[in-house]
Amino acid sequence: MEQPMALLGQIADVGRDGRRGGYSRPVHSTAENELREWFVAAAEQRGLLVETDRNGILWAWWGQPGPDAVVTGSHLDSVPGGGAFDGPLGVASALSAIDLMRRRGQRPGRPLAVAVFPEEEGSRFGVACIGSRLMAGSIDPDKARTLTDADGNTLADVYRANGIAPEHLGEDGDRLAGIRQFVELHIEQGRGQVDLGAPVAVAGSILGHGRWKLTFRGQGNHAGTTLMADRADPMVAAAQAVVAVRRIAAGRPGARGTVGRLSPIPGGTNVIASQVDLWVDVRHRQDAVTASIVEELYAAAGLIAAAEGCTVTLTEESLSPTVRFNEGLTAELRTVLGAVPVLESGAGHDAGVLAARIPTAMLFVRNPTGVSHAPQEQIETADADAGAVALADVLAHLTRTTE
Ligand code: HGY
Ligand code: MN
Ligand code: MN
Repeated sequence: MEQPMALLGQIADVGRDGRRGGYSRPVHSTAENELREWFVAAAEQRGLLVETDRNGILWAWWGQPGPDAVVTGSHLDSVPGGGAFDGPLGVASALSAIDLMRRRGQRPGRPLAVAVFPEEEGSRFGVACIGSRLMAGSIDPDKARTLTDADGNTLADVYRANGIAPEHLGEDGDRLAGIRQFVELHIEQGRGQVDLGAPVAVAGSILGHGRWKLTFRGQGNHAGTTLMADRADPMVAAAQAVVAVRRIAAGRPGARGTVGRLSPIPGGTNVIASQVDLWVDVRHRQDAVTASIVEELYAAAGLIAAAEGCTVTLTEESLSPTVRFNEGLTAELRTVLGAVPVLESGAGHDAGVLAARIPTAMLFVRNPTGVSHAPQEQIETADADAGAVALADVLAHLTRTTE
């Protein structure tokens, strides 16, 4: 049996980011493709039947693929400069759980699969959970195909270059119909469990969340020859908008508002920008509040832009409603695991997308600092092992395993 941390040790050097720290593993980058190869090899070493579906999702089957399947898994892609565990812990723990079930002499009474979903972070193409959204029919395949990365490559081009026919992308009703339940294990991205002293927890819900792009346009010009009174500087407007995001979100209890990405055009040190794009991540448990935050922000951005002689536009890039997981399945997991805490997740997951189509639940493993989406993300080996044991127990129960 390979423990999760031993499995993760095998990929610890894949996609390290020397500039940001941590890992940068965008979907179908060399690094993420290397992780996919690692997963396929590890699955085949275990005699699992591996396939890639029309949406680029990897499936590793214990037993013949078939209806009434119980599926687990997560993602391998990362945010820029992300941690080692957001996504890969769920994939490694699934392999480890299968090892443990076999060591116990258990055989699933239902098909059991480990799935690896592409582009969960949306770091390359801007929309979160593209793989699970395509399968679930919650993104228009034409929109997905035309999404572009920072270098102008379309998703269709990148998928084609990686052996996935873009014309086949889309809702996979047959595959969904064959899945009885999906359970995703993930590192907790917060301090809920460390404050409760709980190595394992389940998810009750996921905060609704979305991503919007604000584009400020002004007059590009020379930094030395343009008097201060003669400027229409979108960078100054954008800077005020960043502060407005903080002010507006802080004014709504439970809301989160973040600007983590800002891109000036042309981006020269001695150049007044002509355009500045910035991306806003807004989250709240009530979708109407999320919408009203964005509305208030856009109105504020309009006033800010006008005062600076600039214009501003808003584009919605990705939106996920608040998700409440299947209460019956979550309760069933707690009969197996004991009365573990039920947490609200501030982070989105593929499980959140699939919950709209199939009974879905999540297991969380304690994060001792709560830090995630940063190189400092960490996990204790004992907790990672506890997570794999919990997943094995849950999968054995759900697949009506025989000993
Ligand atoms: O952004 C999120 O919540 C997730 O990590 N994709
Ligand atoms: Mn993440
Ligand atoms: Mn994740």
